[in-house]
Amino acid sequence: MAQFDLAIRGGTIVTASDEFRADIGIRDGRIVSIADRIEGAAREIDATDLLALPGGIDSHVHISQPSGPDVVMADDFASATRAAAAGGNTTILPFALQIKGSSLRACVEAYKKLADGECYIDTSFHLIISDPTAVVLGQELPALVKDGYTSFKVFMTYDDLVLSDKQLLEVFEVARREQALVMVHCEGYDAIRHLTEKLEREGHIAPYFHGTSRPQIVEREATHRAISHAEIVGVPIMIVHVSGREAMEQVRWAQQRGLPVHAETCPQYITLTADDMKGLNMDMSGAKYVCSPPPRDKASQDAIWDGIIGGVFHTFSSDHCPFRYDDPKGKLTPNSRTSFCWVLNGIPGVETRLPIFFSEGVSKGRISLQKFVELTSTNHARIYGLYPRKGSIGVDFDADIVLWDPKLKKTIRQSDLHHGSDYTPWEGFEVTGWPVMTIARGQVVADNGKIVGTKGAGEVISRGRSSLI
Ligand code: DUC
Ligand code: ZN
Ligand code: ZN
Repeated sequence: MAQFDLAIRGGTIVTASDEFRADIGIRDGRIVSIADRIEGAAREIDATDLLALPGGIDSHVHISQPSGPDVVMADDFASATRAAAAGGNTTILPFALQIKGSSLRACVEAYKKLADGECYIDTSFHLIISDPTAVVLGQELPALVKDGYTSFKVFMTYDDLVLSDKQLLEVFEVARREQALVMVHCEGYDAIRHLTEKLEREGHIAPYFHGTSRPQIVEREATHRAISHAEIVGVPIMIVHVSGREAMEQVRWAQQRGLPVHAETCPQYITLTADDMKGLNMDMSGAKYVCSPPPRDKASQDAIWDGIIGGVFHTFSSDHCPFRYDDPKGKLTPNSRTSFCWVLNGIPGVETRLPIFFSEGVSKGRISLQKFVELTSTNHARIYGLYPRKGSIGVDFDADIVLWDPKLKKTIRQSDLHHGSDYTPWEGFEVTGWPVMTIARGQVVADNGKIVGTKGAGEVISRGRSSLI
C-alpha cells in the first residue's frame, strides 16, 4: 500500500514566514511529511515552477442571505464554494443572519441545513446579531460560542440590522465574557439617513449617489464610536471592510494606543472608485459596483495600501455579497430605479480576491509573498479560531493547498467565473499570477479553472477561540 495518498513535488512552499523548495506528502487529508524528496505516493502532482501556498481562507462572504422581499442572492452554498475553490480558496466563513424576532439558534440551524452536503470546500459560520434580546445575550449566544460559533458581526447601520449604542455595548460585554470576537460594520445609521433624504429631495437618485450618501466621515465617525465602545468594555474587535484613509487612520490611532483593534480590507478598496458607480449615459450599470462602504478614490486606495504595508490590516477578504445585475430579483429590482437606496448592496468577489491581491500586491512589488499568505490565509485562521488546523503548510495541518503560477497573465472575464452572479465588477481587469490548482483536505477541487471536486466533500466545521482573545 502507498505510504501517501498524494505527493506534491517540486513546488516552492510559501508560508507567512518562510519560503523553501520541498515536496509535500499527504495522507487522509492531512499533511504528514515535508521533505526534500517524497517517494511512495499513490498520486503525484508536479509543481515545478509553481508556488505551493496555504489555501485561501475568505473570512467574509455572504451566501443565501435573505436580503428583502422578492430578492435572491446569486449564490447558494454549492455555487459559492465552487467559485471560491476555482479562485484558490479552501475555506470560507459566511454569516448566519439572525432575522429580527427569531431565535439565533434556529437561524443557525437553517443555514447549516442549506450548507450541509452542498459545499465543495470547508465552511464555517459567523453569526450576525440583529436582535440582541435578553434570551439571545444571556442564553443563545453563550451556548453557540461553546458550540464553536466563536465570532459574530454587528451593524451600525441598516433598518433591519442596526444596533443602538447600548445594544452594541451589551453585545461587546457578552463577547468579552464568552471570549468571542466581534466584527463591526462601521457606518453611522442616522447620518446616512439624513444624507439620503437630502439627496433624494434634490433629485439625486442614480446609483452613483449611493457613495455620496455614505461618505468617509460617516465611516470614520462609526469606526471611532465602535473603537470607543470596545475600549469601554475592554474587548478586542475586528473592523470589517475598511474603505479608505479616514477609517484606516482611526484604526491605526487605536492600535498606536495599544488597543486590541483589528481591521480587514477588500479588493474593491484597492481597485474600484466612486466613479465606477456612475455608469454610462445615466443607465443603471453603476449598480454593479454598489457596495457598502462604497469604493472611494485613488487617494483612498493609496491609504489602504499604506495600511496593508504598515500592518494596520490583518485580513484581506472579499466581502462577497453577490446579486445578479440584469434581474428583477437582483440589482435591477423595480424599486432600484426610483432611488440608489433601493439598489441591493454588495458585489461578487470570492473567486477574484486572491488573483487581484496577488497581482496588485506581489506582482507589482508592493508586498512580499509572506505578507500575501498572512493576509489571505494565516491570519484568517488565527483570528477566527481555525489555527493550527488551517492557515499554513506544515505537518498535521489539513492538506489545504493552492498551487499558484506567479507568472501567468490572465484577464478576468465573467465567462470564466463559477459564481452565480451574471457579472463581475472586474470584467477586463488584467492580473499577473493565478491559482492553477486548489487542493482541499488532500483532494483536487479545481484544476485550471475546471471544478473536479465533489459537492459535499466540504464540511461545515466549528471553530475554536480567536488568537486575539
Ligand atoms: N456589509 C457587508 O459586510 N456586506 C455587504 C453589505 C454590507 O453592508
Ligand atoms: Zn458589512
Ligand atoms: Zn459583508
